[in-house]
Amino acid sequence: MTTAPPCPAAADPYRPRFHFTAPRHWINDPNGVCHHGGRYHLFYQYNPHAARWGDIHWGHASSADLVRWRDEPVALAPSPGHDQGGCFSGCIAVVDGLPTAYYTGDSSAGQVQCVATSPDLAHWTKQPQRTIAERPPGVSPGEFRDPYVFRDAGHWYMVVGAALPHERGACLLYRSADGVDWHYRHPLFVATDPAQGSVWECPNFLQIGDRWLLTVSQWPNLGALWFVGRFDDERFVAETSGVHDVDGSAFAHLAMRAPDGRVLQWAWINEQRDQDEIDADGWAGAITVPRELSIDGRGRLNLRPAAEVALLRGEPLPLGPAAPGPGTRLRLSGRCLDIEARFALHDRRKVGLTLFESPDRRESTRIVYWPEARRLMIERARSSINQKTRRQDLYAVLDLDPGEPLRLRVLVDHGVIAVHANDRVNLTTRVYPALQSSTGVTAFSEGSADVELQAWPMGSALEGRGA
Ligand code: DQQ
Repeated sequence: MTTAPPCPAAADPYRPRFHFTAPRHWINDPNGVCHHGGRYHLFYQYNPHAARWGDIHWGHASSADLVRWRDEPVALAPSPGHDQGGCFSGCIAVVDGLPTAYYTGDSSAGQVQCVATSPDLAHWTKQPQRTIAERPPGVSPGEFRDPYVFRDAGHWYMVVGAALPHERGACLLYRSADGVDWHYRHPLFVATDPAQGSVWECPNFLQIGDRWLLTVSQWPNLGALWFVGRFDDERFVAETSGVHDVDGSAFAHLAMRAPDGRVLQWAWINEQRDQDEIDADGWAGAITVPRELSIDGRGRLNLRPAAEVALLRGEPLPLGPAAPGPGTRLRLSGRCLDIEARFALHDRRKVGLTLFESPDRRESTRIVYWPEARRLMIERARSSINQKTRRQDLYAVLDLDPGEPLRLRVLVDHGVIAVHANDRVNLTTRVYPALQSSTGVTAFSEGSADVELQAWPMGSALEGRGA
């Protein structure tokens, strides 16, 4: 099956240009990310028929440089049997030299973990005899999904997202000598509190340096958590933890190790507008840019856009005349930007960036850091005059050390906003400014701060899409 012809981007003010989208219709989780045959591969949850979730296939794109993506034929489609209800999320591992996809099949008997192999990532053979259906007692067949495979100490391991009785998200651990025959061991890690999610989806478990990182997506609130700790005797001992992407702004994270050793991660960015608006445009959802993960000396997950994202930058944009108003107000304009801003704070008043501002200020979205409250926020109350868009604020906790400046890296892509603060707190979401004139960008401080601002226009990441 080939992918549908792309929705033209040029006429669509909300269609991202450097965040990956499906050519048309619906995309959700990134799947099977890997580097093979000299290219990066991104598979994804894809409905080839409509701009809404359903009939889930694995779409496929590839890239030589991590940022410019080429559409490839659809990789996996549901077929009678284990995945007849959909080819849900999963990963790819190279087992005995053969790329092997482990993914969840939605079958009439519930969810099972399926296997498909491909020498070239283009032609796939399902291996129904290798299906993994063994579940521990109490785990419902409807909450058993998203296998993530890794190797440690000469074994293959798989973690699977699940729910344990009493509504607690869990990661189940499986082991295999050959990547073919799998046996359940025990829960690798379980939510300590139902507020951490009644179901955990898309678990990732991997080693970074001498630490182990577990990330999980929380159902039903579409949030994500990270835990850093030790993997001892096949048990995970968490030592530090935090919120990954807040409020469901980015979800279903998936990480891989690049050939140069970096850990790269992608996640799904959900729409934040009514379905009738989505149907009219014919596409839904986007994927974050590749992010590079590391763990700092205090055991905190650090995350920044991969260095390659800067390949899409044009010439730096000139700053316009300072905007009127109190404090510092540096100004420029655009809707497809990579922005770096630095604020050396001299008091505890708010600083930040205004994006997508119309000259009459009817529309604007603010990224605000409020030191007093230790809060980083995306304020969306006035982000669109269109009432069919979500406009509640998003916020995260950000503690700065004494004297530490606030460093914001903000990717702005036709309504996608990805905020990376000091490489350790991130907020990602969508806004839908409706006025053509909503292009203003201002760096502001309400008190006393030294402010630096730089921005670059961004090129398209989507080869052959006419963007
Ligand atoms: N989406 C997939 C599931 C996963 C969920 C189905 C997360 O495999 O648990 O499209 O968005």
